[in-house]
Amino acid sequence: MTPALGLAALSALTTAQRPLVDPRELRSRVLHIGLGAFQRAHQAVYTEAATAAAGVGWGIAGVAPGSAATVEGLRAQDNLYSVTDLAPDGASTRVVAAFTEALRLQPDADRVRALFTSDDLTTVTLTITEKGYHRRGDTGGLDLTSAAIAEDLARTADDRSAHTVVGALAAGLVARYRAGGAPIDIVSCDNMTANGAATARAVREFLTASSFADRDAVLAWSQTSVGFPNTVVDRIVPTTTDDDRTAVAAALGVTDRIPVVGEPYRQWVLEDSFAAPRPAWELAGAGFVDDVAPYQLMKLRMLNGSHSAMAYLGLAAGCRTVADVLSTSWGEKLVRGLAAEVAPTLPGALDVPAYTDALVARFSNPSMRDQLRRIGCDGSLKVGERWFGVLRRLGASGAPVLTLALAGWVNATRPAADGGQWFGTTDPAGTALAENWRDADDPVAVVAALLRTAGADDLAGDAELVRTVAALLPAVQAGRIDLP
Ligand code: CS2
Repeated sequence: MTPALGLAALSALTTAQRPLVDPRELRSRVLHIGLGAFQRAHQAVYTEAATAAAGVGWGIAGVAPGSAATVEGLRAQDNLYSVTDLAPDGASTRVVAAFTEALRLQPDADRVRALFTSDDLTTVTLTITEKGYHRRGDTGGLDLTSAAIAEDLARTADDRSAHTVVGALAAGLVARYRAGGAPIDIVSCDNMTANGAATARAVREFLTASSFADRDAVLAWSQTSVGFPNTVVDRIVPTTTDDDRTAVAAALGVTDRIPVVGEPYRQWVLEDSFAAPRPAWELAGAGFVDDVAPYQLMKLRMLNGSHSAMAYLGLAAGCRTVADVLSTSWGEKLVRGLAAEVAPTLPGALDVPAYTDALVARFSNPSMRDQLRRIGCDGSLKVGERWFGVLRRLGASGAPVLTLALAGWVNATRPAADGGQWFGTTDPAGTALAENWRDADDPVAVVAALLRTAGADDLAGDAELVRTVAALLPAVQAGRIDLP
């Protein structure tokens, strides 16, 4: 049995495997909600490196909205965990010290609220995925018809703690305002256009609909003292497997219950509009710019857009991972064809050819076993961000690759015998998507209904697009990927 990862195990590691900072010198100055693998391989790594470079102990209090596994793992390991970089020619593993404590939204609501009132804590970061925001597909505003949001709004009448992240953010801001109102930033790190503005809107709409006694004063204060910078995050982080856990134990000589793996590449671009002090992430390689929109559009439409296209077409063709798709006769052509379609919809100054070449190399990385099923989940919330802007502009005839990808998504929403989706993906709108297949004999109606469920009434009314997608369905269903 190898010993468990923890402070006592650090001395047995090589220098290169040890954390960049002394974990005992960190203080809870960042609150992060969404303790998934992505944040531990991305923002936590940046924060640790920024602390090492600046010598100021910015530690992260990590909050898991749902699952307890990562919280228990961090607690058992003195808040330590490992990150493995999967380079094409081999892996390297090291331990990261970025966290000061690990909490759950419930039952640790009192501690979360106390952190919001601490002047030491100035930054909240979020990786809660698209569904964590409870936005309406059509307007992008907060979905007040969502049962979870309605229940949290009812809790505001007597200050009971929230169960959704949006509700917890609103309650946290109320608590901070009541404690003196020191400035704070809420930094969304999710794959959405204008993610900061989208977060601000969701939180403000929640506050507006709430019953907090000082609601209006909090809203006014939030306009001047709460920053919601837009950001673009990038690092491909596959789901950790048992093989990864075994390899990490062999590399470190200690057992890590919660290791994460990722490609060597990482990028973080942030809008330089913070209201409060923050970690010096620029010392760790993050870029601060006036406007993240061009980077965001390029990343969402090219990387995430081709990810989703590969997921649905790849699953139809029997592939399991992104690297599998790139090893088919059509994989690279799909990525390059999609990039060529998307390019004219992007701002001029970007180097699309270089970005496309880099994408092909990243997707081909043979060390990565990035499951298509991971990427295919929550499609009804992803395809709008990634594809619909381009389809709206170019239509089926101007964007034949994306139109084929859309047929791939439609195919993947088919209900399976076990009640789930055809390839085992999950989606918060799963029931509504499945119901759209009641009329399976009329594929045109199915495609239009699915587009409406994904919030795109306008595209559902685009007769040429809907007809073309319906006509492509039989081939996709049969696993034939015929790129234009
Ligand atoms: C993926 C992203 O889950 C998905 O749909 O496209 O997680 C992707 O790997 C990251 O955005 C890469 O930065």
